[in-house]
Amino acid sequence: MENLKIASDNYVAFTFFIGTMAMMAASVFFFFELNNTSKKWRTSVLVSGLITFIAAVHYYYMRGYNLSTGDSPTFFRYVDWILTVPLMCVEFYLITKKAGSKIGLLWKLIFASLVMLVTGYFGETIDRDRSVLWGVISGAAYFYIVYLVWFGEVAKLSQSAGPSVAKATKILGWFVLVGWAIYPLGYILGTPGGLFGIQLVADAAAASHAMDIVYNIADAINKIGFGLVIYALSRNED
Ligand SMILES: *C/C=C(C)/C=C/C=C(C)/C=C/C1=C(C)CCCC1(C)C
Repeated sequence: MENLKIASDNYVAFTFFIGTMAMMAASVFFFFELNNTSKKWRTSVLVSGLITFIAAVHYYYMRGYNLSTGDSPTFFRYVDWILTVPLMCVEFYLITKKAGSKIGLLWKLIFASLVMLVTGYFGETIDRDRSVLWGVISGAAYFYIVYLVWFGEVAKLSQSAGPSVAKATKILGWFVLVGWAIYPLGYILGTPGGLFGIQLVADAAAASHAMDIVYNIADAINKIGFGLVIYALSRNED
């Protein structure tokens, strides 16, 4: 690739670069640790590695795209999320499996995450003028996931799956409640509808830059952090 330089004040390009490297390093870690992970947890740790690996490939592309065009790689951002968020749902299903989680629960989580992401994509791209409406629909699907993890089936199953799973589910619940809530913040900063019509960043280019930086930070926290919680759980023997 051409030798494009990241200007020292280009925080968007910088966070894409750091994001790529962090996702790569996390993937190597999860994959190599599979060898000394007990059989019972191996699939869960493998899924952690797949999440960061898929993100690493997308970040590598997004980094180059952003550096050479200066634009926000919205399409591949959402392709990444549509692959990785359902895999996070798979993690909830896998860790509660020994307490009897059913495939129906997995589909519920996946369906809600797809509604959340597809409506968010509409608000960011083809129907930007109604970004508030799409954001609200997306938010409803998001709160349904929060509900399932905190009070619904995931929470109940985790209680009967032993103290380690219950504890890990609680921490993952915080990731979903607080870590995932960073994304709507990026959306509010970056879309013309803003916060119910109040546009926080008026300049279009600055708004899109703010959005990318917020999304990049959120991805690093949520993908790597989430994976590490699963990894820590795999080190507990019960
Ligand atoms: C690895 C990627 C993750 C965990 C992505 C998560 C994305 C979200 C939780 C996005 C949520 C959104 C809303 C709740 C409303 C506005 C539109 C979205 C898609 C940014």
